[in-house]
Amino acid sequence: MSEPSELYEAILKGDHRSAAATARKWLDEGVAPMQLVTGHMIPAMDEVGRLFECEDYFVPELLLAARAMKAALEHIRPLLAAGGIEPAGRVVIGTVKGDLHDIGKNLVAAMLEGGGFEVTDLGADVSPERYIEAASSKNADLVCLSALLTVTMPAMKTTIEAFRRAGARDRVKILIGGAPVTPQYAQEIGADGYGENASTAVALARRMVKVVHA
Ligand code: B12
Repeated sequence: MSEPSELYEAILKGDHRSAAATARKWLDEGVAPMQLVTGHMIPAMDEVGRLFECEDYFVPELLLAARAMKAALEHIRPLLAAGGIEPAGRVVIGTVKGDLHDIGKNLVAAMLEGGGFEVTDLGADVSPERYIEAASSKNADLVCLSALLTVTMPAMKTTIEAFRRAGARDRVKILIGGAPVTPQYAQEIGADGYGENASTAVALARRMVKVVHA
C-alpha cells in the first residue's frame, strides 16, 4: 500500500458503513478483491494491533475495527468464492476453543471456497468434539484449525489428540494457522501442515487432498 487509503482509514477508525461502502465502490470500479484485502484491509488490522499493543487502542476499538473489517469482507467474500473451478475436496474449519478471533479464519474459508473446496465453517470457540463430529458427518478430507492467542494454541494440540483418541486421526489431514502459530509448532503437535496466510492455505489444502486421495 503506497499511502493510507479510505478503506484503510475506515477500518482503523472502526467505521463499518464507510468500510463497506468503500469496498463496494472499489470492487465496482474493478479493483481485484485480494488487492483490497492484502493491500488495505490486513495492513489496517495490523495497525489496529500495533495501537492496541502500545495502549492507544483498547478492546472497544478492536471490536469496532473488526466490525468494519467484516463489513468490507461481506462484499469481497462472494467474489472469492466465485473464483473456483473444480470441486477440490471437503474442509471443516473453525477457530479453536477459547478463541473468538474469526476474521483470518473467515478469509481462509472464503479462499478455500474460491479454490473449489466444499467448506463447513464451525465458527469460533470450537470444541474438539465439534470438530470430530463435523469431520465425520461431512466426510471431510481436511480439518483447519485457527488460533490467534498464544494461550489458545494448546487447544490445537488438544484437538489433534482428541482426533487420535477418537480413532479419527488417520481419516483427515489437519492444517493449522493464525498469527502466533509457526511451522515448528505444527510439527511439534503432530499437525499435517501450517499455512501462513489465506493464499498459502489453498495451495497447502490442494497438496494435502492429493495425499489423502493417493
Ligand atoms: C480484531 C482483534 C480482536 C477482536 C476479534 C474480532 C473477531 N471477530 O475476530 C476482539 C476485540 C474480539 C479481540 C479480542 C481479544 N484479543 Co485480539 N486482536 C485482534 C487483532 C487486532 C486483529 C486480528 C485479525 O483479525 N487480523 C487480521 C486477519 C486477516 O489475520 P489473521 O487472523 O492472522 O489470519 C491470517 C493468518 O494468520 C492465516 N490464518 C489464520 N487462521 C488460519 C488457519 C489456517 C488453517 C491457516 C492455514 C491459516 C490461517 O490466514 C489469515 C489470512 O491471511 C489482533 C492483532 C493482529 N494484528 O493480529 C489482536 C490480538 C490477536 N488480540 C489479542 C488479545 C490479547 C485479545 C484479548 C485477550 C484482549 C482482551 N484483553 O480481552 C481478547 C481475547 C478474546 C478471545 N477469547 O478470543 C493479542 C494476542 C496476543 C497473544 N500473543 O496472545 C493480539 C495479537 C493484539 C496484541 N498485539 O496484543 N481481538
